Amino acid sequence: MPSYKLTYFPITALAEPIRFLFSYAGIEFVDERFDREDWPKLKPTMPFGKVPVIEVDGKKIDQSVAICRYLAKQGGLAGKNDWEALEIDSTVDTIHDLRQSK
Ligand SMILES: N[C@@H](CCC(=O)N[C@@H](CS)C(=O)NCC(=O)O)C(=O)O
Repeated sequence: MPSYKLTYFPITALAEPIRFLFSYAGIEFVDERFDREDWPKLKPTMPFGKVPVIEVDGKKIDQSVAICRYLAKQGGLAGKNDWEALEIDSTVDTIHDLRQSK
């Protein structure tokens, strides 16, 4: 099993679905919630200067939805076929539309 670390601000927001998926899939991970005053120092160490970022065996990757999709696959939640995967992706995009429209 690879080692996993999640780095984010000490809030729920974009990291919480990632935390839920780690827990659902039974994957142990380091839940690094850095202090806000440390962000200017950390930002240049992130792939595109944003978080959440996960590290898988030390390899860093960002983008919360892509990370969720990756973990959903590990936990058997990404659909049993292409149609189900499309329904799931469509629902995710609709949730993002709703978030942006408020
Ligand atoms: N599309 C990215 C958005 C990432 C993003 O905007 N992260 C914000 C926090 S929610 C951030 O890193 N803000 C600090 C900054 O831009 O300096 C994702 O879903 O992961």
